[in-house]
Amino acid sequence: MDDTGGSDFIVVANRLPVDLVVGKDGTQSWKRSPGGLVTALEPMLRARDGAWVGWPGVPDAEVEPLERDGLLLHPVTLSAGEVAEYYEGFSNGTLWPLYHDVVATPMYHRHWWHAYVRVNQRFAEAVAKVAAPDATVWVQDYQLQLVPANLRKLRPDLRIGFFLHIPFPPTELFLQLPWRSQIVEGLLGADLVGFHTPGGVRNFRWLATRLASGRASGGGKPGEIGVDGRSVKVGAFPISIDSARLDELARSESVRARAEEIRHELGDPKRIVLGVDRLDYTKGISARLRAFHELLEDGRISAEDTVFVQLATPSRERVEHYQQMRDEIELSVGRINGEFAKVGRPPVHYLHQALPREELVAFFVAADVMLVTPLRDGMNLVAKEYVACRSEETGALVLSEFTGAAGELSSALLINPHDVDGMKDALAAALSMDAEESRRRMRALRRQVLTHDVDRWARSFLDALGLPRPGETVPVDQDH
Ligand code: ADQ
Repeated sequence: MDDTGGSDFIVVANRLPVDLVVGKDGTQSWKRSPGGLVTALEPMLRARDGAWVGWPGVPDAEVEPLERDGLLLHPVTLSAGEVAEYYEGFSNGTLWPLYHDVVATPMYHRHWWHAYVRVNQRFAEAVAKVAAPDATVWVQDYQLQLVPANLRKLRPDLRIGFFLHIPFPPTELFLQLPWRSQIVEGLLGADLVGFHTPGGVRNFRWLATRLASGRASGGGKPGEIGVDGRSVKVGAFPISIDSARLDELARSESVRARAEEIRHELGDPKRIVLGVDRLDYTKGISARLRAFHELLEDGRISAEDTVFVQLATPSRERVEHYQQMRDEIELSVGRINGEFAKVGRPPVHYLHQALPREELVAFFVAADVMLVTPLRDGMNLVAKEYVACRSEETGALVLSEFTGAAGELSSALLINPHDVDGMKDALAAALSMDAEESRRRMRALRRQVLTHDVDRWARSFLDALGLPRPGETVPVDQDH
């Protein structure tokens, strides 16, 4: 906070790090939403008296700014109509499927777009009001792609970074979007635009130089795009997890004991296969169930000694695509169990629930094989979490090559989730992998995950943006 009362470092995201809970009697309270981003950014925000601008998760909530654990929170109000059109509509019905290689058909509705424009402007105005002179602002994700340019118009003094948590799509797909130029221009309002992978950087650079009304050129320094005499840095910053904390939790006695108990509750099978996802059509849950089903049918695995546990967090339940997908998955689970279960011994255990952190970690510790099979995923933190929890260097990770994580976790068994036979072979190989190979692969995976944690991710982004570290005065210059 500076002497004008504004904040020097501001994170702006669709959601605040806490959710507003409105009781039946109208009383308001706050519940912490335990996202990885909050964990990663909290120490940095605290060290700089930072602020967070975001929606409190409930429509029509008029809430005053509040302080929580030393962090200033500025709620942005969205009406129920805006939640439907800007969030469920344009963000999750248009951008989400478009950016995930159109694995579901994106819907292009002008009224959704208009709501997106309106809400992005509101977020920009909220930030402009609370930012100190020359403050640094870090805008997060696909819901807020117009904020960088809107904010630059209102406050040209600010240093603005933008990070996209989902893939930036291939150029031909992005060109479907009727508002493609506006989105690219919105992003070019930032000083630094970050993606998970070099592929995202390439797609964006190509599109930016062609779509931004002839104002952008990619001919300058590598990693920079020139716009109106300014230079916009573009780089790949693969996000990660709090690896050390997870490693420690996975080694704790209570988690070890719970992992044993889980194995026992599952009937002491020889092998446990695990899937952990938000219930989303991009995650390839149907494809992995099909591979498991066919392996049982082919007799290559037996329901006597192999169980598959699928943990799925409920997600976007009001969006139609998600309702259909949930029905399909639950039908498949029912079919497999109908054909292969014995009383009290189903081969597939499916929990449509968000689990507490410790319980989830116990599942990672219990699982012999982790199946991560997205059709497309920006990064996929679950793959990294599994690796961080395998301190004994056992277990096997089967990982889709269409996740950002595959770029770093090359010692996993990489699969193409569209290739059912390939996925079956990889799962069978993972289930019969000898201890030596398993150790060799897991050791390499752990080396990567433990040395590249979320703190390093945030620092490398903020260094590239030129934000001095606390106690430092000269910006660190890093070439990304
Ligand atoms: P998501 O699509 O949500 O994130 P992911 O990166 O896998 O995907 O993160 C999911 C998180 O939710 C993980 O931390 C996981 O442990 C947790 N989780 C999942 N199921 C759970 C359950 N049943 N109970 C409890 N916790 C559960 C988006 C992008 C990703 C990108 C991240 C971060 O889609 O590609 O990696 O943002 O940038």
